[in-house]
Amino acid sequence: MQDKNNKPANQLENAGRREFMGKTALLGAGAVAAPMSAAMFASMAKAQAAEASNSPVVHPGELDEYYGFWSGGHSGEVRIMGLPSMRELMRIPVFNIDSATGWGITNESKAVKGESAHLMAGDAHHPHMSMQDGRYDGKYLFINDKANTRVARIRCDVMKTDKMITIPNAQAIHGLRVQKVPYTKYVICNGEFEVPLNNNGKETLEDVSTYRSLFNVIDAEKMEVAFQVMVDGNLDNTDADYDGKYFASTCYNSEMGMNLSEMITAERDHVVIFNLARCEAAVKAGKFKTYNGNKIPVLDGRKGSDLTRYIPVPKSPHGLNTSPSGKYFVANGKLSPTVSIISIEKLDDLFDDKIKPRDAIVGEPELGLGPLHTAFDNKGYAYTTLFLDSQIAKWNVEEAIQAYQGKKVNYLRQKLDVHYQPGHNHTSQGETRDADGKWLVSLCKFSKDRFLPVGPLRPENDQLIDISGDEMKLVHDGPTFAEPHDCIIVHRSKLKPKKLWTRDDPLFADTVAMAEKDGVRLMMDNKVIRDGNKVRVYMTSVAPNYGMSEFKVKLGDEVTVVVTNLDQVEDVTHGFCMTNHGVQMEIGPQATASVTFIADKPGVQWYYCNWFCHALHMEMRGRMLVEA
Ligand code: K7E
Ligand code: CUA
Repeated sequence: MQDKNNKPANQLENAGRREFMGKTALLGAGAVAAPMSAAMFASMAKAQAAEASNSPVVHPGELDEYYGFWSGGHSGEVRIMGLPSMRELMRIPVFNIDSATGWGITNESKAVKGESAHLMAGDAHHPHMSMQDGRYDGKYLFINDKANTRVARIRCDVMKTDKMITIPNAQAIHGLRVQKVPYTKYVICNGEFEVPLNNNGKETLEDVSTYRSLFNVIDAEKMEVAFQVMVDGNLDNTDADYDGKYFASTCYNSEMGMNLSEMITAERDHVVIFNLARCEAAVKAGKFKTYNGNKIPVLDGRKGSDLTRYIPVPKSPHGLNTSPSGKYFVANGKLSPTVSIISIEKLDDLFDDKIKPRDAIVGEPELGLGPLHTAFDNKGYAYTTLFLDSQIAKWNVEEAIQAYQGKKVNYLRQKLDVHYQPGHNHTSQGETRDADGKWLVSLCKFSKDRFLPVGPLRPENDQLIDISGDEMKLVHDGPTFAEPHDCIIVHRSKLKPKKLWTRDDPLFADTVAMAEKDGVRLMMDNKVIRDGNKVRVYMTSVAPNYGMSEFKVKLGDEVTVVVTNLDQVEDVTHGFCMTNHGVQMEIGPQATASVTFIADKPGVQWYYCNWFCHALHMEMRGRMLVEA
């Protein structure tokens, strides 16, 4: 809570509080006729002051105002944070395998992972929530896996991954956002790496002119690729407008270079603008091709196509962010000290060929070295991470536009040191119409000297910055494990997570159907069903007991254990672990979960509950008797 260049957070808070109380006292003296008791006055002023001073202090037992959804980078997961406390509230395993919950081990999670269930790793970058009319709707969170070209969906009512798809034809899904308006019909994401369209190893491998990157448009409800658009150059980050008309993506390799020096030769790369209505019409009219033996419509959006426009911007741009006013796309220059402001209002004219691509640029403010991502508040300010300078630049968007028109204005307001090398940043609700200008998080890639040394591998540093005043103030250092790439900050009023599972949840519907076929009533029965060398063991759990304290199988049987947690008590999660079999899982209250393994060890094998549930949690165990 303390920083070299800033006062400790509690001092900041107290300073704000004193100031506010002073003003309130003056106001109160003039405006309130009836006398107020000193105690009444003090407690009222204190409550107001805490709110007004945007205090980062969340006392024990108090709840945070915001949920943060953090990507876990190459940990492959998503983390739920509380803001402003920066407490980690939960982890949602997605592309990783999770020992605690059994994600990637249970039958239900393997079914969600589908064709990629065998993959153990992932690289989760960009978590973004579904929207209605440009505001979070609290329904889904979507996230990409750059490592394995996947996109997953998390259901925010239970905070579990419920869909996962591998994107055909493309390679390495990177930038991902959602359609904001009128609602999230589509999830959009970029295939970053260029590959031959029919990437089957039979056609040319070396001829780079046949390589393409694809822009991917996914039906958010069905979680299927609706269509893809091939482009010139590659694709990095992306965002959507607030009109439901355009998507924009940055390209850092317009050169189609295959090594570093080739990729950074051009002074300008570009932003591709996609025209949604024209793309949908082209799909309807059958103006597409298919590749790799699948049926996904691939549109040709290369230069000259009426589906896209290419706006040149300097140099190897990275982040692409839409201002919450809905007026601008901002492309962050990375190798250029500038960001490029694209007027969304001008895009109609651009697609009608009434203006040239560069005419859509209305500002190109110089901010510092290595601009990567930009976030926004509700007062017309933008906050850009400067990777090389280890700073965040606060700048005024309209003044940057005036400066581009030749007016003498200083659009730069402040540069704040962050520690160190920030990648993404994000403001509270800043990618929606509800941007509220209270908090900014800077996800710093390096922490160096900020924490106790923990060996050569260091944590990253997620810093919380108060942006409610004229000046940005650093109020918290948060060490995190590899590697939050990106985050969003969602007001708690947007989310209503369930406290218990409901029995009709689709996440375990297949297991319920299997039990029905076996004639097992999951909420009542404890039963072993033998089906050749397959054995299905159905048991209930109520703290501190499994419904079955022993069952018998033969060596080599394929055993499926199905546990239904009858507890209806909030927070009473049970586990199931079969000792020495590498098998464990979570069974939430009122949920059913199952796991399949081979009984490959003879003799007595104990199973036990590994989620602490009761004073007699240690006694919650039973025996699998394996006959040789
Ligand atoms: Cu590293 Cu959004 Cu994948 Cu920028 S991305 S830093
Ligand atoms: Cu059930 Cu611990």
